[in-house]
Amino acid sequence: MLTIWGRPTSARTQKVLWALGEIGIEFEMILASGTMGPDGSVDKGNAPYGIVDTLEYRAMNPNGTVPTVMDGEFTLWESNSIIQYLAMKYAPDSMYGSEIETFASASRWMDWEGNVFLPHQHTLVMNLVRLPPEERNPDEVESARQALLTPLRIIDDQLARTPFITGDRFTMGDIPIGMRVHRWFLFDLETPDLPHMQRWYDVIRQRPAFLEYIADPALHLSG
Ligand SMILES: N[C@@H](CCC(=O)N[C@@H](CS)C(=O)NCC(=O)O)C(=O)O
Repeated sequence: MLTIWGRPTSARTQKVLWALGEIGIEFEMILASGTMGPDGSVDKGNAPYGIVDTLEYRAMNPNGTVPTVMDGEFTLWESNSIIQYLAMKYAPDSMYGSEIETFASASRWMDWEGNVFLPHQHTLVMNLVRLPPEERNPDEVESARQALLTPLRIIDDQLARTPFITGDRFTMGDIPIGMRVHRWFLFDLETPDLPHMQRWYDVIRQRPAFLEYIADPALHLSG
């Protein structure tokens, strides 16, 4: 059985859980983290789940981050690479239509999620959720909100042209973008009208694996 080390409040872990759910792979999850534990963030004085600093874990993932997966003898870290591995190995049809071009297109959106969207959303997570209230900075929230308006419009423009992020069908590319857009709405910040993104969000949030691993606001707003 596949094993995943991670924590339910980790955006990167959530993406992999969503992919596992979409594909229908059985797995065991081991709670692991250096920054969060059952009661919340170490920034607020709570104990972490741990494991990530052990020699055994570092041998699998030298970064000491989550998620990491072990599938038989094979271990892998980097959330979007894990999703691509799972898609290629177990579900090329449902995750990218078994087409190299669709795989590449989805993979491009996955890179973009990490390079363009995530850094500003990380600022929001820290300043709206994780940091103790006295360390939060409203100016950083506002500049991150404004910085995200351009990527949000890029998503909306794409979804004006295609029903899903890479074309006519749901692919692995919808997973990272879907998780980020869900967080965006949960933070309840001032948002321009983005009707195509909203239409797509209303569709993907009905998917059973989204409902199981992503939907719950507590997974994104507590820490
Ligand atoms: N690029 C890596 C980043 C991994 C990462 O930074 N994960 C965060 C959680 S989202 C982490 O490990 N935080 C520290 C911890 O929980 O110990 C990936 O996508 O897997």
